[in-house]
Amino acid sequence: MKIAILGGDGFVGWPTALHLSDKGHDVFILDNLSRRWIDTELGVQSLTPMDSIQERTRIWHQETGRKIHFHLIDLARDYELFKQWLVQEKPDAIIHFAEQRAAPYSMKTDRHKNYTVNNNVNATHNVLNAMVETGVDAHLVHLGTMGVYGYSTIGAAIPEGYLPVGIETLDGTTATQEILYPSNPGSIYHMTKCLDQLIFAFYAKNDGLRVTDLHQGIVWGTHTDQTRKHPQLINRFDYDGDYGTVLNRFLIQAAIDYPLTVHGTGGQTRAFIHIQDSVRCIELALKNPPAAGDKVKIFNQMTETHRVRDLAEMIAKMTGAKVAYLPNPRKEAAENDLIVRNEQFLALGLDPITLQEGLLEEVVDVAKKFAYRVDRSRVPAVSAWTKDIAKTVEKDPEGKRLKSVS
Ligand code: USQ
Repeated sequence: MKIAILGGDGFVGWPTALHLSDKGHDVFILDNLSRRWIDTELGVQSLTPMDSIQERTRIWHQETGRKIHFHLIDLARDYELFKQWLVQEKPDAIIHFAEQRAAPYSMKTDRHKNYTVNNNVNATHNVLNAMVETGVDAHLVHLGTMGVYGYSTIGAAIPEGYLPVGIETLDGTTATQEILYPSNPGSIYHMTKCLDQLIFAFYAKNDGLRVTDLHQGIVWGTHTDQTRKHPQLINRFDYDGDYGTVLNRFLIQAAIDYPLTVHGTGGQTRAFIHIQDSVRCIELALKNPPAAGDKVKIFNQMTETHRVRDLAEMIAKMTGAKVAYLPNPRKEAAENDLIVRNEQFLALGLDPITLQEGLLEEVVDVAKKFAYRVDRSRVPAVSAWTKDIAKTVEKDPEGKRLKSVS
């Protein structure tokens, strides 16, 4: 297949490009390199040393003989350029990662809120609009988020996208309908993914576009089979308070002897998936497209759920790290349960990698190897969800923010 990977320079985009190229697909990365610019804006860098996208693809070609093409395109702005690219290349599939993906970054200031909405919603709409306009009949696979559902505890499993409902009609009978599971975003970033869902539903209905939306949990790990092939193919690894995600953050904190930064009581339960499974799921989704005229196909792309404090305690036991319970900079439920259905990927043959499989140590080893690149002052999460919460979050990098250390 000829596959376009929008946002193919990012944390999940890059290993996906390598995985699909390895499987023999013809891969084109389209990216505006915004993630690298945001690193510069924030004054942080990936824990792992990353080469330019051109250098990465050169090494891939050298190691495997396979070519990954790169085009510098901003999907949110370069609409005409993207249309031309579509007409020229006519991809069979388009994988859409080209969105600002960090919840804390999206909540930093009003400017960051505007940027996240403008970038994410425009990029998604431009892609669909251009597909209709050019008549390019590609399967669009979008990386969504489990966060569209919210994390409420109602004692029922979260279905894969749709909820059957009964509505009482005027004549007293019950009409049944299948609706998108009610959206309940917890950040501006998550809100853009909820908006994406409606945009996809419209274009699938109106224009018969074939769309798959993957509601992914929190990704952990760093290496995949392909990024291991050469030191310069290494994936990015975010540890800072804006882009670092919880499990990878705890692992790097343990490696640099920094107390594990649990927000609040750590009673938040979240869904997780290893990066290797993430790229496998994308391949499975590509192999199983919906038909034209079908509703959007939604998968829950996660393999297990964990409570944040349990993860912290487990890593503390494994590494001897201390655990710090901090004031929570986010507005989120202090405690929640989470039961998620994910039978579709399991039925397609996904054999999940779990936390138990020795890969936690691998991440700690990577973190130790590159610990010299860490700026400890960028570890705390200081982006507050509201102005009131901002007053409660102290900004000292170490020690002073700790409410209690166990
Ligand atoms: N948390 C801590 N300590 C930390 C960092 C986070 O306790 O040092 C807590 C947060 O308060 C939150 C939970 O851990 O309750 C998860 O935070 P996160 O930063 O790991 O994940 P999140 O902001 O939800 O976003 C990440 C990705 C996003 C993806 C989402 C999947 O950045 O792109 O969509 O995970 S999900 O969480 O399932 O919605």
